[in-house]
Amino acid sequence: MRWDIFCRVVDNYGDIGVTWRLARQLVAEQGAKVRLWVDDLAALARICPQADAELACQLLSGVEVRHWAQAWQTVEPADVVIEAFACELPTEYVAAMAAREAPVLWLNLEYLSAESWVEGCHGLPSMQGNGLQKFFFFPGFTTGTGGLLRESGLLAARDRLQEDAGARIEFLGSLGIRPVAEARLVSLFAYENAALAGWLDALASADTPTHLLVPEGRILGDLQRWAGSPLEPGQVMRRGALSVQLLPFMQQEQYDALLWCCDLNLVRGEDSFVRAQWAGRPLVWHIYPQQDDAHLVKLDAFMALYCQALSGEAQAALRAVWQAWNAGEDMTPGWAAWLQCADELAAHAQAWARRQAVRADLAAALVQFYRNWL
Ligand code: TRH
Repeated sequence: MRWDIFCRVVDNYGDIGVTWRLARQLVAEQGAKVRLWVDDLAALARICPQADAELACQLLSGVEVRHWAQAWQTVEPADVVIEAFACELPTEYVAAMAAREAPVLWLNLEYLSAESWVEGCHGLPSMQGNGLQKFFFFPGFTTGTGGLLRESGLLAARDRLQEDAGARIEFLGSLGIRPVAEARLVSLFAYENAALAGWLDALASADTPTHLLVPEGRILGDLQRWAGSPLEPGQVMRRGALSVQLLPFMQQEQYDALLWCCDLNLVRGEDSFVRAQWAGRPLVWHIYPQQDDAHLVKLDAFMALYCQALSGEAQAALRAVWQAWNAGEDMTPGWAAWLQCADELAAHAQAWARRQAVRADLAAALVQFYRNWL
């Protein structure tokens, strides 16, 4: 079973984050031979420091990583071809797919959405001009979708770390983090956000301590404006009950483990959003902003699904915080309500992860789709 996965990095790290995970999992768990074609290897090198951004071809975790250069080189197409996020395959490659004697399964892996129409469109084919069919494969949270990326040992590894205080201290220490005693440990990964300063003020003036961990990224400008001075990675800045620590951007596996260690994770985009759900800890999602506020419909759709089993108070608190965070508006009323429901939100995050984990993961669902298609 040979697979070609094509990834064009639009911006940020979500496109490469998702395809890199998928490629590794197909190799490790499904016995697939995978080529991952990436146009921007520097993005891969940020989340996987073993990657060399200058190499046209390299083997990483069993995946053949190829630079997707502008000038296309002729290659024999694989059995399954994944066009990630409608990235548009090279014309020559599509022609080679059409010419191949054994048919090729061509899939467009779509962005994650909890909207209800996704179930109806998942797995549908679309006829292409050259007679080939392209199938739309939708990840998702419900039975009629392609599921979520989840490696087979993921939740067991999470449980081991969450149940072992010593291992947690050791792991956090390896990132230069010494958790402040009794503090709520919070990670923050977000786009620029006008709501940050007000929320940090609320944390600083709270009765209980918070230790906020911020991997370097787009929120740094807002953070430094609030701090009133530049922050260096590793440095801890204290104001009232709040300690803020900037962290170097880390390797993907380390970031996963950081999410497992935190009591609350603020995440963004697609991949960190899913990983925070697997952490089984409460999360706040900063959704990737789209034109005409199309993202707000997706935000609502997910909240509707996620909130189903919550009490009225907890639903209201979660919605207030998520909406304020995404609108860049005052978080303080929502945050006060959130704290009142913190225990329920924590239990719910665990239950949500357990329920989601019952379904087939995305890599297994892709392989099953291929088998059914054969
Ligand atoms: O980087 P993102 O904002 O990516 C976005 C979204 O995917 C969005 O839907 C898409 O349209 C846009 O890109 C183009 O957020 P996301 O999806 O969470 O991806 C971040 C990746 O970076 C994820 O794989 C986790 C990883 N990461 C690390 O490896 N180390 C780190 O220190 C951090 C903070 C993240």
